[in-house]
Amino acid sequence: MATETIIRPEGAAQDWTIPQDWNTYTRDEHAMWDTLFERQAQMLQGRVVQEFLDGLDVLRMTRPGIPDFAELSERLMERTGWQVVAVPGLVPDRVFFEHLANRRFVAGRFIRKPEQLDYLQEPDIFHDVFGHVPLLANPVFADYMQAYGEGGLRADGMGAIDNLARLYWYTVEFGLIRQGDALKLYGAGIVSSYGESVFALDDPSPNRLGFDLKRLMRTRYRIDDYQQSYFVIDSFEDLLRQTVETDFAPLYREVAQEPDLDVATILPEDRIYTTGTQAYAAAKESS
Ligand code: HBI
Ligand code: FE
Repeated sequence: MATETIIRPEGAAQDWTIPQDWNTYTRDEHAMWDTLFERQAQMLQGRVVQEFLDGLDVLRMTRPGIPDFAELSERLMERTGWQVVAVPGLVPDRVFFEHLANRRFVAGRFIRKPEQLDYLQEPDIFHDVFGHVPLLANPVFADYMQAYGEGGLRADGMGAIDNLARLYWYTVEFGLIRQGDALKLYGAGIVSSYGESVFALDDPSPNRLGFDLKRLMRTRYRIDDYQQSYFVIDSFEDLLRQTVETDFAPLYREVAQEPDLDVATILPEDRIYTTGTQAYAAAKESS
């Protein structure tokens, strides 16, 4: 995703952060958070990776409702040295990477309206905080996020941001993980969505394929609906190890020589967990 052209709003600092102004949230906004939190925390039992459930208590603040980033950052800082800072919305890639490389996670401060309970395009505070923060309380995943930020700053200099962004998309946002014989959820885009939390694990439509760094950096993704392929990692340790041990420069050059892969493609060399029927996407297409 190229975000170079967005303009820094008035009131945002050089690094694009803004005050969260926790005191200005309304009762309805806090109630919306509580509704979403309870619904999602319940449905994720047995579906989400254990490390996410372990991290969920970092979000159980002293006051109910939307977390105060100052208190949240204090709790997160104790565990893994991460902080959460408020931003107006999407920030430019470099700004985003710079924050991650310094163990700061940027989050929107607004929360969805009641009519957007199940669907919204732009990430809100529920996606950013409920979806992303629990795993930032896990030391291995916390290191992976920092490594991604550092990798992003380097990729920027090599014209490879679009390829690296796919790694983020198919891991941090829409990743699945194998635990024993079962697949579990860990991607923030999935776990903050009621519908996709069911779809990604149980629906026969999408492909579920083994994680492969280079393959994934060639794979397009869709931002308008459920994914047509999910990639399954073996462990967070393995994901972190591959990310820090790989020399990305030659990999980017190889990727640039090969065609992009479509969202539903399966290659002969893929490790297949599920060959999707793609019925869901096909039905949408023809409607
Ligand atoms: N800005 N606020 C915000 N949140 C993101 O997740 C985000 C962003 N800017 C750029 C970006 N993500 C991605 O496109 C990078 O991974 C390239
Ligand atoms: Fe996200």
